[in-house]
Amino acid sequence: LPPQTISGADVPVIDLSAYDPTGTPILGLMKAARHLGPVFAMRANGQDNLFVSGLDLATELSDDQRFTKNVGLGVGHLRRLLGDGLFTAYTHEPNWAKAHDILMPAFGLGSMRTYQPVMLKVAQRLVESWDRQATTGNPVMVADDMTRMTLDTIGLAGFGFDFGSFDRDEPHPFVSSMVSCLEWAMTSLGRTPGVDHSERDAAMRADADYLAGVVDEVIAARTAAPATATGRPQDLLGLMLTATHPSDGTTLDLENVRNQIITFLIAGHETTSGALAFALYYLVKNPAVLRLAQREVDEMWGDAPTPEPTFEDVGRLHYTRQVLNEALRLWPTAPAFAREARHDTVLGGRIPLRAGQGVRVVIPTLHRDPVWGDNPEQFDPSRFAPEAVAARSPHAYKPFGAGERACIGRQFALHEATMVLAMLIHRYRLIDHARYRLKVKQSLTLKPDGFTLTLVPRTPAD
Ligand code: MNH
Repeated sequence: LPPQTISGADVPVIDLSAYDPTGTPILGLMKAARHLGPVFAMRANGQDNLFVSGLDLATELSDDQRFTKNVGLGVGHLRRLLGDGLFTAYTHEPNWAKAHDILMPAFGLGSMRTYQPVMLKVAQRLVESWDRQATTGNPVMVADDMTRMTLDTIGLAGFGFDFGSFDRDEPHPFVSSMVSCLEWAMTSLGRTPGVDHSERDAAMRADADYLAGVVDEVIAARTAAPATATGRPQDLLGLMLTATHPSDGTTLDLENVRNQIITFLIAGHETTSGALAFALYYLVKNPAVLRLAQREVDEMWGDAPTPEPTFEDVGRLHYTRQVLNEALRLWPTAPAFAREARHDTVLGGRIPLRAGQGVRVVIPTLHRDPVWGDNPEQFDPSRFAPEAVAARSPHAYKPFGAGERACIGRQFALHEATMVLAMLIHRYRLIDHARYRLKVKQSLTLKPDGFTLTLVPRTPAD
């Protein structure tokens, strides 16, 4: 379509299918942004949806005074599954602030200390599994194993519930149902009005019912053995079921607790596993970076055959964390977030917006803005050295979204991922046996598709 006027400004309007022949919407959006610049609109179902990517516009949109989260397009479809859970709640909905206030204490850095033993236990399951594969020489499916690890971690650390993912050849059925629901939400974006989608919708309902069944199991397991009775500190589920809001003394209602549990089981693992998989991909493709990261873990743990990282160790793995930050720069695994104007306003001095109108940030393109230098495709964790971070606008990097609606679980994700990544590179030589070529798969979130490695135990000489 030729550029045309939308909402009173000259903004190019595209048909996404022209840019996205492969069913990977984010790649189409990145390509459109390369051709059309930092603002364009996508026409879908007779509506023009704005997409932006430049640092200036992302900075404006991050301002909570003027903008807040928009629950539309992909997130809007997810609301059918997740209701008023934290991720899909409207900011003005009382249950958003209530759950946010009740659950925030569980996500401070101090809380990570209480999750540390569980995170370590699950990381050791991954290591046992990879040790077996190293012995047989069989390749590991990287994204699948990272997903096993992160799902078991959020299940156990958040809810005292064990998915036992490493005891199964196939992913836990929770994962396949979840992925189907995410894909349903994503493909619903491209729906043509008037076409019958009832079969897909029914399949989605069946998957959603299955997920609800898992949630009821999680609640039943807790009711049978309350965490406080077992002497464990309050986890997410304990807070959800018993914590009262300081302002009115009420707890979360049961419907909301259900929505929160599914929300946290999904949001708490899907994106972290992708981040780890991309980090491993970039490490095998950048041996000099891998050597620096291995030097850091070797200085910490030496030749210890099976180090057990402490909470403090994880905080000192600075370079390993920079590797993850850089992987999330190139492939932010939740690749877009949506904002809306609180009142009628003008974006960038030229694009009039109505109150409530959605604007999406294409995060991978923001993360390749000229502020990142003239070789933004290069994987370079030194971009996240403290001096470099201090010299750059905080709005140039948004893998966790913006403002008060930003990710509540970022410390959780980075703590878990840093520890696991460090343990893996300390223990194995990672062999790119298939000379993998990156293929990004999107089911709302991003993963490297079909990425496999073979493993050889490291020796002191490595
Ligand atoms: Mn997480 C919101 C990315 C890990 C729980 N998360 C968001 C948003 C982004 C995001 C982006 C904002 C979305 C939007 O504006 O529409 N989250 C990530 C990434 C990782 C991640 C890239 C890992 C890497 N998230 C986690 C983990 C948990 C979690 C781990 C829980 C244990 N995230 C959430 C929740 C929200 C959220 C809950 C919604 C918060 C709110 O709106 O109040």
